[in-house]
Amino acid sequence: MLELRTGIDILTDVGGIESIGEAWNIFKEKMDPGNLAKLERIKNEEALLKIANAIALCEPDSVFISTGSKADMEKTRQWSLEKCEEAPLAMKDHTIHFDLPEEQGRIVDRTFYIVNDREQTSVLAKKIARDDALAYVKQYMKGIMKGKRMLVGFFSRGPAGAKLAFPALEITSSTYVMHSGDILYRHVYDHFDEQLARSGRFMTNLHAEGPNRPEDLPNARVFMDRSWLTTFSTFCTYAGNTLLLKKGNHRFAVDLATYYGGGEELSEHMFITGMKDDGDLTWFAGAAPSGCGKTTTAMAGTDFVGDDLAQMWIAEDGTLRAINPEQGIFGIVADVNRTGDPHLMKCLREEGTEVIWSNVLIDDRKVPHWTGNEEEHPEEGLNFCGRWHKGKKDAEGKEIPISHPNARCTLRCDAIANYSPALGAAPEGVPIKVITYSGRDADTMPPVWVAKNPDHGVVIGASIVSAATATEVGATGVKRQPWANAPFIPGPLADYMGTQFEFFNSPNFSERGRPILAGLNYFLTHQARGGKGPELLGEKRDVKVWLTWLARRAHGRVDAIETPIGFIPKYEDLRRLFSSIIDKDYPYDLYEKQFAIYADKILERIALQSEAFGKEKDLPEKLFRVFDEWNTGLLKLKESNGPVVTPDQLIAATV
Ligand code: SPV
Ligand code: MN
Repeated sequence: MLELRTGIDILTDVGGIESIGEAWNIFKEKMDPGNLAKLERIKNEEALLKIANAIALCEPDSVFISTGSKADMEKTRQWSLEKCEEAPLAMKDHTIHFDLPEEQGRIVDRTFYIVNDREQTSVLAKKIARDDALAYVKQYMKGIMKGKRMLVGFFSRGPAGAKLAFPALEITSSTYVMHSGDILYRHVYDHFDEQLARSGRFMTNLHAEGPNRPEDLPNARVFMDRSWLTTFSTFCTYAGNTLLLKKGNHRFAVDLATYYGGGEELSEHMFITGMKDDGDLTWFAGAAPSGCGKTTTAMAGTDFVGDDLAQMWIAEDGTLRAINPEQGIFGIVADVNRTGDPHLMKCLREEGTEVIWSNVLIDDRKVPHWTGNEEEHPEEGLNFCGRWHKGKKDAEGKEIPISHPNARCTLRCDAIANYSPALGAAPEGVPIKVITYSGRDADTMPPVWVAKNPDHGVVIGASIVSAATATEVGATGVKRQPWANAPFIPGPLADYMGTQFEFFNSPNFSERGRPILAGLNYFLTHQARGGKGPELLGEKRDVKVWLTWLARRAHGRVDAIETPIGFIPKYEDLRRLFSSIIDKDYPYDLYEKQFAIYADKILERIALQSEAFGKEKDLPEKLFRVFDEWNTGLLKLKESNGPVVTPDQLIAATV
């Protein structure tokens, strides 16, 4: 259940401005004539009231309205340099921003959904009662922008006019946050009212970094008010906590798709990319938890559209359409290098692209450096914990890496050579033919396998796991990561899962429009397959082969081997693709290591998943039915072939 427009609208309540007349009074008080004139173009009273109440609450000295014009964006960037939220780098249009050492990722322990009494939330989410959130906002946000300038931007999450594009306001005292918004999202100031009238809803995001001191961090909060589609973010700067156009509004989009999408809409933590092969352009959307290769997969495409989020729906023509709500990437830079990411490296190392770096090392010549870039590293410089030298240890005696594992680069997609600008901006979206689910799985699943039917595909998504990554502060161990979207699912998992089953089984897909669903895993290690060491069996460039094989499979152009968990590629097909696409030998013994079915491992994994899901309430029966089918098949296979079943044995078993 999601109760829209129910309960106190905290922003309005605390701001206290209820009429448009009062709103204009406060605008006149805080804005110079130029900014006032800009705001006059916006007619929607609800949006104007949100802005007025944000001003009344935060009490900035002045307010800047960004129209998204070049001049306005340049002003924001200049202010950011003047305020030292960013510093210039040697490369033209490159800047560096540092977050506090204690805030290098999403502060999940301080992130809450604001809920009404009767509303259920996901067991994986933290929630706060509306009254408690109201009390926090009153205590900590009143006057939080005194002495500062507030910046207001009018954005669209997605190409204007797209079915699932939502207009959104970003209101912040941070020039870094607005500068990031300028790069990552589309301004629609010129036609904000029109977009709002079309979509019927908009989202509001209010952020204030406050004094930005480590001692304020315990009081930092990220609140998402589900009922009023409004976010509040305080005392923090990391974009995942502050630029809530991104994950804050993604959470609302998940809610809207689940509760108002009629089983025909999804909002996913997925890249969108296209692969040209044999004269066809096949579109993929794929989920992966943060830090598990989502950007890499997106970049492997010939026509990339997005690396983080996808708004998807079933179109009238029976195809699955997807748009990227963003227009830029906020990508992890660790392990980005010329070998694996030539297009991205060009933007990062050659002039011509506007880039905001965060939490990398800056050397004395003002050049950024990061882990895994395959370049010489300097001995010292400035990084996320201040002055750094090689071998420097933290308080616990652990060596501090040159860059934080969650260090990022922010840039527009259209700077990247394989971006597809026309299709990326198309309101009709791109027709997705392949859905992939991947995690960071060192020892169980093969590199690629295709679900036998939509139900199996949904359960592959439900079963994503990953080793902990650096995007969440304090995360350790191996985690279950349903659809890689769990951190962003506000309501009970059962509701979200129900929508997944409904969507992928929809009778409204045409025969050609219905996507195939697949699992992907780049993280199998030598030691998990009878060899030594934690090194990976595969490498980044192999991704192109996996995607191309999936494209061919989606078009019925390659045969496959049936296993209890789905279809896996045949050796000859892969060998040919390895050779023609990335000019690489693909020995049979590597294939065997990658695609043998490790039945005991998979059975263990299924047991772990069934047990964990068994604790949740009201989950669709189908989930457990699919686990049972996999179990039965694997046990039978194991009985006749032992616990490790090679592809040849699988072929023999199915004939
Ligand atoms: C992720 O962690 O999934 C990201 C970055 O894409 S953040 O903005 O922190 O969510
Ligand atoms: Mn993400």
